[in-house]
Parts: sequence; structure tokens; C-alpha cells
Amino acid sequence: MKLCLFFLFYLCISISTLRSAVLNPQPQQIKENGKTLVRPATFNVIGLENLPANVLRSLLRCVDDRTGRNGFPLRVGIRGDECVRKYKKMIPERSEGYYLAVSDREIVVAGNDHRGLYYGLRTLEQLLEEACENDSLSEVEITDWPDVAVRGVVEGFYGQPWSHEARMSIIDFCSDHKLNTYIYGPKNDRYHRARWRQPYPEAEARQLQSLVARAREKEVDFVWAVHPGDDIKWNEEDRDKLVAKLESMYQLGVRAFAVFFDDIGKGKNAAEQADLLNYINRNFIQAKGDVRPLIMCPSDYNRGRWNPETAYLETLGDKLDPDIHIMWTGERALSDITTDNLTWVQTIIKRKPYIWWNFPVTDYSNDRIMMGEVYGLDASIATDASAFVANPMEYAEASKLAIYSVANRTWNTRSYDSFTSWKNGIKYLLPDAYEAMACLCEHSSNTDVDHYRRRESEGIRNNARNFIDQYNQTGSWSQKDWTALSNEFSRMEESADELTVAESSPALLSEINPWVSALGLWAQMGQETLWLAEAVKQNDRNVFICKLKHLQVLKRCLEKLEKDKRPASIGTAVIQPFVRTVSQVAIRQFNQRNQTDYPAVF
Ligand code: LTM
Repeated sequence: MKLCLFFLFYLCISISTLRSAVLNPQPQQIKENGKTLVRPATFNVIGLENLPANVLRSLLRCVDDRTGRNGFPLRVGIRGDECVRKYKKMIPERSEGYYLAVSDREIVVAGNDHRGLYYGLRTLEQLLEEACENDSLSEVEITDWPDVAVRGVVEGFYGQPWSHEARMSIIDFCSDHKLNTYIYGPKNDRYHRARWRQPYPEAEARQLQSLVARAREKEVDFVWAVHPGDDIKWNEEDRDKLVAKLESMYQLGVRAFAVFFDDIGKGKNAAEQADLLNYINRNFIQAKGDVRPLIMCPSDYNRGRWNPETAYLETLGDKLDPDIHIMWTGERALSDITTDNLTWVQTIIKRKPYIWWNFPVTDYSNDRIMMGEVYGLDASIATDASAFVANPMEYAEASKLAIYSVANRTWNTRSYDSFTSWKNGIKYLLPDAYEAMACLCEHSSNTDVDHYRRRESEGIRNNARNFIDQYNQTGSWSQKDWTALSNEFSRMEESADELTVAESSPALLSEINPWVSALGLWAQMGQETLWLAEAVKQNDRNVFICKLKHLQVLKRCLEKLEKDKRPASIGTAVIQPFVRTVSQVAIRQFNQRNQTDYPAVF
């Protein structure tokens, strides 16, 4: 009996594990009974006539257009709709929440609101996709809602703004992963910043219009941000020009706005900013009646910039209309988001901060791509912040890895596991070469900012440290460390090869191509460094010269890569310091022993 119970328990666990690997973001509550049904081929949709047009389209996408009267019953509706009345008690009374049940009698998706139903359909779509693979659909009951009410992306970086296609793709990605906000604010869009007074030229305006339409279709709130602070004059003329610009964006369909004052020089006057924003709030945002609350990014947007003498933030807190959101990056521009910081800033700005998280952005050092786990976000982002948006890299496809986890973390803070989410994200983005991709990501996640280092190359960190310490002290090493490092360098090299020929996501592979090449080169340099050290230990002059020469060639390949493609840093936390230090020590030792004068490679 005990054995049976154990087996049952094990079965439940494994089913849940399987499920959670498929659903992203992870639902709040999942109940499974272990039974399955054959995946229905067609669906008889009950409630079809009440659906808003975009939800209907998303439903049809979900069932691949296979509907018919004799199909399997699929009941869809929003709280209050007759067709889901019997499930009323099951629908969570949470904004954007939904109830989804699959049984052998019918499937029901019931939203607490319009967006909740849309999200329920996204979950059903993921279940059906999984069912396609083995033709069986698990009986399941899901009760789900987001922890963080406003979640998404702020395109707020310096450098090359995303292309129109990249933005369209990001909006779809946000929607698929239940992120509800996309803020448009690329620093290098002239009509966002330098030419903020002018309307967009026709072609760009049309693109923005289609982006707004796509976002509406996909239940993503499109927020258009303006950045007037570099040269605004605090007079009526410029105030009216700002309102006129917002009006021109309203005409393109925008129904949510932000005004950014980050990184400006002279315009940092809280009282003037507050007066301007209150004016816009009362005479444009509220007057329109169909526009979401205004968002502003202050000039002092983190605690490091806070200055009690200027009382900039305190003035904003006192003067800004209470319904205007204030953005906030945490302790510094790059930082974790902690409960302490969130609690502190609330007392200063007299409202919950709207989090602008500077991750995975790399505009401060764009030879890097941040492909590591998403961590450092306290669960209080759900209770002590009004919103959470992440600022990505100029590489939209590569940014999706972090965005995938941001979606997961902000939807369901309790169940979030950064490693699992990261792994699932990689599989999702590059199914045909995810192990190789994981290898690249493991060695491409560090920053060059001292106060904000991120974990990188953890699997070999201790081996590299032990090796260097021992080598420095004794001129030798433990075989265990040598082998672990050598295996990892082989894995890196093989991964780089695999990624060079992978096919499943061309846009992603084209973006990361320089880093793939760099991965292969550093892998070879790591391997050759080990052999160089071995040659010195054996005092084998021929092998030493051969390895040294190859290291020099590899270094030149790296320089050529930087020149032909672009600077691409890999392994800055562990691999590069290992190669530099060990090769230097090895060459020095060889020179001392043999009275030679070979120069260091690095
Ligand atoms: O973070 C904010 C509010 N402003 C800028 C961003 O535009 C920039 O992308 C990030 C990262 O460099 N840092 C900032 O300070």
C-alpha cells in the first residue's frame, strides 16, 4: 500500500514537472488527476457569439481554425456570460485572471475579464501544442492570475533602436507570455528625444500605427514615451508643442503615454516638471477619457541619484498628481530590486514606484549580450511596486531569453525558479540546439560594472580558481581541475560549431553570431592554454612553441572578428582571466627555465 501511495505521489510530481516545463508563465494553481483524453480534432465552441473580435481571432488560432458542431465542446466566456455561469465560483476574482478546465466532457476557459479570457486561451494553446506531440491531452484544472498587475518591456536603451519587425515580434512574444505592457522610448529615436516637437514623418507614423494596432490585437498596452528634457523651455509654447505631439500620437491610436526626464542636464527642476506633467495629466490624459494613467521617468531615477538637499524626488512626491506613475530603477541604474529599496522610495515619492529594471540592457557596454538567469528581484515587486518593465538589449531576439523569465517572475512570483525558467526559455527560443545555446549563455552573462556583476561560468569557476592558485604557488595543478576545464573548453567549441549550423531561429542566430564565433575562439584558447601549461611542466620545447604560436593566431582571429563583425566579449568572469593568467605564468616559467624571451600573448 505504502509503495502504491509512493508511486502515485511520484506520478503526480512527474506530471506536474512535465506540465510546468511546458507552461510559461507558470499558472498559480494546477490540479491534475493523471487522466488524459485523445486530443480533439475539432471543437464545438460554445459562447462564440459573445467574444470580442480579437479574442475570437486568438481562439481560432488556438484551435487551428478547426471548429464544427460535432466537435469537442469548448466553452468560452467572461464572468457574467451565460455560457460560463456554472463556473462562476471557480473564476478567480482577480484582474486578468481566468479559470481553465479540461475534462473528458468539455473544455472551459472562463476569464474574470476580457484579458483574463485572452490569457486563458494562451494557456489552452500551450496545452494543445503539447498535446499535438503525443496526441493526448491531460485532464487539468487551472486557476490563474498575475501577481504583478502591469508587466512588460520598456524599449528605453541607447544605441540602435529595434526595427519595426523586431518590435512586432516582441509584441507577439509579450502577448504569448502574458506580459501586458510595451513602452516605446528608444533614446536614439529622434522623434522621441532630439526632435520631440516634430510629428513623425509619414512612413514612420504608419509603422507606429500598425504597431499600436498589433499591440491592441494582442492585448498588450502600447505606451508611447516622449523625452523632451534635453532642450525643453518651461513656457507655454513648448508645453503646447508637447501636448500637440501627444495628440498626434493619439491620432495614431496610442492610448497610453509616458514622459521621460532621465539623463538630462539643465532641465532637472522637479517643480517645473511636476507643473508640466500635471497640466498634461489634467488637460490631455484625463480630458481624453480613454487614456491610461500617465507615466513619468524622473531625472533622479534611483537612490544613488537621490539628493536630500535638492529634494528633487520629495518635490515630485508632493506635487505630482497622485495618479501619475513615477519610474524607478532601484538602488542604482543597474541593480537588484529589493524590498528595502521599494519601501524606502515609497515614503519619498508618496506612491508605489513603477519599476524600470535595467536588465538585460547592455548599452553601457555593448560588446556583451546578457544571456544569464533573471534573478535579484524580490517577491515584493508584486506588492510594493505599481508596475515592472524590463529594459532590454538592442538585440531583440536575444533579449527574449530574459523577457521570458521576466514574464514568469512577474506572473507567478512564488513558483519562480530562475534556473528552470532560464533553461525552459532557451529550449523555447532555440529548440534544435538548446544545449549548445545554454553553453553560450552560461559564458555570456557578466557585466563590466563592478557593483553589478552577474553570475557567469559557474560550472568551472572553482576549477579555474583552484588551478590558478595552485599553478601560481607550485607550478602544478590537480588533474581533476585540468580535466574539468578541458571538458568545458571542448563543450564550448562543439557548441559554437553547433550554433553555427543551427537553423531553428535565424533571427536569433544572426544576432548572436559574433558571440558564437568568440565562444569558439575562447574555447580553443582555453584548451591551448592548458596544453601550454602542460608543455612547460614537461619542459617540452616543441609543444610549447607550437601551442604558443597557436594562441597568438587565435588572438589575432579574435581581433579580426572584432574588426570584421563587431567586438564580442565572452567569458569575462572566468575564462578570460584564466587564459590570461595561466598563459602568462606558463610563458614566464618557460622563459626563466630556458633563458628565453617569449613575450606574453595577453
Ligand atoms: O535607466 C534609465 C531610466 N535611463 C537610462 C537607460 O536609458 C539606459 O538604457 C540604462 C542602461 O544604460 N541606464 C540609464 O540610466
